[in-house]
Formats: sequence, structure tokens, C-alpha cells
Amino acid sequence: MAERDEPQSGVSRRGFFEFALVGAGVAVALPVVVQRAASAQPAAAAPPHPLDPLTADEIEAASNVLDKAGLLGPGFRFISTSLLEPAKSDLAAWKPGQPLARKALVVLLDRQSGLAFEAVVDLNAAAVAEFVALPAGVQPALDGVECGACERAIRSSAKFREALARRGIQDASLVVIDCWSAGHYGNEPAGHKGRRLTRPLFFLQPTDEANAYARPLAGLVAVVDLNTSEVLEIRDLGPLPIPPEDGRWDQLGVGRFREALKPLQIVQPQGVSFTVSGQEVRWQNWRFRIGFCPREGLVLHTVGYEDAGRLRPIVHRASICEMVVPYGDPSEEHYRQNAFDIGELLMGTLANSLAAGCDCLGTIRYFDAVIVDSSGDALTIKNAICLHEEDAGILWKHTDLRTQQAEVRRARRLSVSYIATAGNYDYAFYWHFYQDGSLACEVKLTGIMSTMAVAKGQQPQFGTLVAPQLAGPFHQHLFCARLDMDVDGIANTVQEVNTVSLPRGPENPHGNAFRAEITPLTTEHQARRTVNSGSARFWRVVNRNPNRLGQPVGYRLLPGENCPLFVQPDAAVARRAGFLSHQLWVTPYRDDERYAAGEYPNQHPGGDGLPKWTAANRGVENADVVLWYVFAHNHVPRVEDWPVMPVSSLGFTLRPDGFFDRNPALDLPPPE
Ligand SMILES: [Cu+2]
Repeated sequence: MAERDEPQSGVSRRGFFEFALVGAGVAVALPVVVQRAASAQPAAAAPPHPLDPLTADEIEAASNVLDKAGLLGPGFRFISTSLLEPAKSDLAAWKPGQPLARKALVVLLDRQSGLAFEAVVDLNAAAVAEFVALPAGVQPALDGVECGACERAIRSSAKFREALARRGIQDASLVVIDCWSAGHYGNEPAGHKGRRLTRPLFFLQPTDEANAYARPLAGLVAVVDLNTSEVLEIRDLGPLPIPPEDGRWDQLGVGRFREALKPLQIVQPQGVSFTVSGQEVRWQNWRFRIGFCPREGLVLHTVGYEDAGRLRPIVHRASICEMVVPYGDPSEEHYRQNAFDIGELLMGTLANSLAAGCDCLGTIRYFDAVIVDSSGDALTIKNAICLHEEDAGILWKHTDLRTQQAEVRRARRLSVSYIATAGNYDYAFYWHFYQDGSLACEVKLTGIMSTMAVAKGQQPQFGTLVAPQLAGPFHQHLFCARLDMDVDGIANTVQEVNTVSLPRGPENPHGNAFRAEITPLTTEHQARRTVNSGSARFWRVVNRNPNRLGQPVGYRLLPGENCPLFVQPDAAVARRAGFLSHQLWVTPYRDDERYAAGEYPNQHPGGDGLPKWTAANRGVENADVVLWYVFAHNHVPRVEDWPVMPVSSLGFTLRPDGFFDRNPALDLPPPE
């Protein structure tokens, strides 16, 4: 087994990943959230399935196989271990009861050589199937242990302590150090090239209860080599006064509460209406599997709808495969704030342990998530995924004014979700299943904004003043959903639908005419599209199989809130996240085209992922298509977003379009 070179908890006073804030805002070490695998998941009663996430035993078996094969040198560290999902063709050929070919994909980092490795472990054969050194310079995602080491290195740096002294801070342990991914800007000094870097940000937390983000330490730029824990650079651009207020958001800090609401109880006296077998969920004709991986977190597999006794596939695999948060402040200390939280931080590993009555109401079925720690042991995140039903208002209703015949059906939805904390921000990811065949993705943004100090009496140019001498910088949250669509089978075509008004003329004598125009997107270049509210644009994925009216059966992708990327096209983050140049991409399915910015975006110079793959301009007509939908929240901070941000939510919806022969929820029984 690889050497565990750092303890997992108590690494630092307040590590980036290693502490969770619970209860009255008291910092508590990780064991509350993450438990050793031994005390975790009960054995699944259902027979295993090829898409089940790796179990704790499988993760540790993979580590042991690599160790026994002598492949783990003393500087090796596990970055991630995840299920290597079977090729789609193999999965299609698999029948329940047949043996599973279980493979683990392990990403390793050798701190001594600085090289990263990909290993495939055949778990059935307990053998290493592949072990490949990645090209020099490829940097897998950051991990919490190395960030803890970075914090210690900075705290013991004399230059850092001098910079703190210039800010009136004598005790370096009062400084919160958030490791940020270093990015790639092309202006890195020669001595930084090829190294594994982080560029931390600094905040003062004078007491355990204080909100560190209320007191950013302005003017400090630092670069640390994560492999050697060397502090490569500490630059003091000059301090600004530390903002004066506490920015407390914890119970004790808030102190006085409004009168509590009277109880509102969500009770399901007869239990839930869904069934769970292993990772498979069935509810209201829906059938799907819950997956989880360290990078994308929650994954939906084999989403289908049972229609008149026939299980009809809709989405083969759905996930949020990448996201980027670019910040708009051009100053030397802030222009590199461009976090790829999924590809650079592994969002799934940041999943919270959820609590009934707080994060979710009602009768909850939780699923644990299992990840690998840096030494190769399995860690279980208890209750990482929440599955429950919610009332969702009315589904349909009509009153006949003549007969007074009234019919109404209430909607219920089934929600599957997880919540991850990435430093200051918290992201909640939901998939909502509806009884009318709709499937909606919702992302909720909350937590604490990244902040910057502002000189007294000044107004920030690139942010909003949210408290005295404290600004929330302008920034964006851009997400990419990867939707491997299989609408009634794998042969699908994507169409764009634009509503256009007709010019006056013989076709439009009264000026009122408008119609929906349908354009098939047949090649990858043609399918690089942007949202357009001016034409009420949406896209749909159709299968040539006709419905009873002879129309192709299909599903719409309906955009929700969206906006373009606001940085220049040649800015570093735009090059590195080339997928942000369009909101829709369509590719023919390939097993190895998984993440919109490529496999290893950390410190990548750019050009990987969707722009690279689609350069070939492959055909996507009547093919096994993958939709990549980019959606964005533009965050112009408000005073009300401070000190903790009320949820902002955005997403998109997949809605049946000719998939059914009529309203599929016509058969819902009336309410009692
Ligand atoms: Cu924001």
C-alpha cells in the first residue's frame, strides 16, 4: 500500500477539504462526515449490475492489486478510483445473472517524479490490466491532503509571516488558506513550468466562529509546488485595510431569530411510492439507475419509461460533467480565479452527508458514496445521495364552465440529489422526475461568495460592495451537462426549433403569422449552437420511429436561465474551457469522450475536450448522439447575497415531444 504521508484529519487548523461546519458553526473534524468504510453501507440485497458504483471492497481490492504488483512507489498517492464503465456495446449484450466484468480506473500521482498514472484494474481477475504513465505535465485533480501540506508550508514561510506582520497579524494560524487550482496562463515563470501548482487565497479568521470570507487579505499572491510543498512565490502587492465586520452566518452569530413557523409536516403514512433494488429505482413508470463517481458526483444511468408494458429508453447516461467559475476582476491577485470544480476538484468527493429534515423533507432513501483516500483506502460518505418524493403543485386541471365538470391532478415528483461544498461555495445538484414524462435538472447555488477587500470609501469596479470595505466580485457559474440520449433506441437525430414571425406578404396578410421552424443538426460543426430567447429556441432529440400521428418520437431540451461567457475568446479560461463557446454541442457517442474540457483540465493549456473532438466534424444524424448542454448563472452579487447566499437555482428540462401519443398523465387517479 502506498505510504500515507499525511494524516487524514487534523492536518491543518482549518483545511480546505478537511473540516465540515455543523451545528452552531463550530468547526468539527471530518469523521463526522466521512466514516471509515467498515461502518458503512449494508450489503445490497439486489444482484449486482455492471453500472453499480465501486464498493468499498472493490476500491480497496484495486489498491491492493496495484500494491502487490509493485507498482506503487513511496511517493505515490491515489487521486481517484472509479468504476470503468463497460463499453456501451458490452453493456447492451449483458443480461441479468451473467457475470460482470468489473474494472476500476485508478488515477495516481507520484509526488517524487511528478508523473501521473492511469491504471485499469481487472477486479474479476485481481490483475492490473493497464498501467500507463501520463505525459509529463499532466496534472490530475487537487486533493485535500496535499492542500493541507500546502497550508503548512505557507504558514512556516518567513516571507509569508512578514507579509502578515505588515497587516498586523502575528499569528499565522489565524489565516485561512484556500488552495485554488493554478490554471495555465502562458506567463508562468520558467521555474514553475512542469510543476504541480496551487495559487492559494488568504483570509483572516480571528476566532473559530468568525466568517473567514468576511476578511480577505488583499495583495497577497502565492504559488506553492504541491509535490514538494515548496513555496515558490510570495508576493506582497501591498495590503488594504482588513474589512471590519464579522459576517457571521452561524446560529450563535445571528443571535436573534424571527418567530418560528408552525409545523408543516410531510408525512407518508403508507410509505413511499418508489421502489429501490440495489441502485435501480422505479417510480410512476420511470426506471433508472443511480450512479456515483468521484468526479461528476451523481450520475443517472439507463433512464427509461415504461409505456404500455414496454420499457422505452430515453437517456442512457446523464451527468454534470464539468463546470467553471470564472471571476471578472483583472487585478494581479484575482485574474487567475477560474475554478473547474468538477475536473480540477472532483466534485463528487466533496459531497456532504445529508440530514433528513434539513437538506430534504419527507421519507428519504439515502445512498452512500464511496471514494478512495490518498493512501488507497476506501472512505464512505454516509447519506451522500438523497432520493425522495415531493409534492409539485398541480399537473393538469380543467373546469368546464358549462357542465361544471372539473378535473384536477396533483403532480408529484421524484427527486434525486446530492450537495457538495467546494471551499466557500455550496452546490446542490438535483434531477427531478415528473409524471408527465419530464425530467428536469436543477442546480442550486448557495454558500459564501468569494470576496475581496476594498479601500475605505471606494466602490469596486469589478464587483458589488456587500459590507463595509468588502466586495463580492462579478463572476459566472457555467455548467456542462453530458446527456447520452437514447430516445427509443440509439439512432437519434438532434433538431433545432426556432419560432419565427413571417414578413407581411401573401403568406402573412394580417401580420399575425408565426411558426416553428425545424432544422436538423447533421454534423458536429452545424450542431455548435447558442441559446436564443429571441426565437424561443429549443432543441429536440428524435428517433425516426413514428408515433401514431406519423411524427418522429422525441424529447425536447428546454433551456432555462443562461448567458454567454463574458471573458474574451482568447482569455486563458476561454481557451482552457473551450466548450463554453457554445451552449449546445452534439457528438457521436465515444466511450472515451467523457468530460467537456478533457480528462485532465488542471493546469492544462487548453484546446482539449469538445472543440478538439468536434474538429473532425463527424456526422451526428441518425446516430448514437451525445448532447452537451452548457448553462450559466451570471452572478452580479447583491448585498443580500452576504454573508451567506440565498439559493439561486438554474437548470434545464427534458420534455417528451411526440414521444407519447397523448398526455401520458391522463391516467393519474383523481385526488381523494
Ligand atoms: Cu456566484
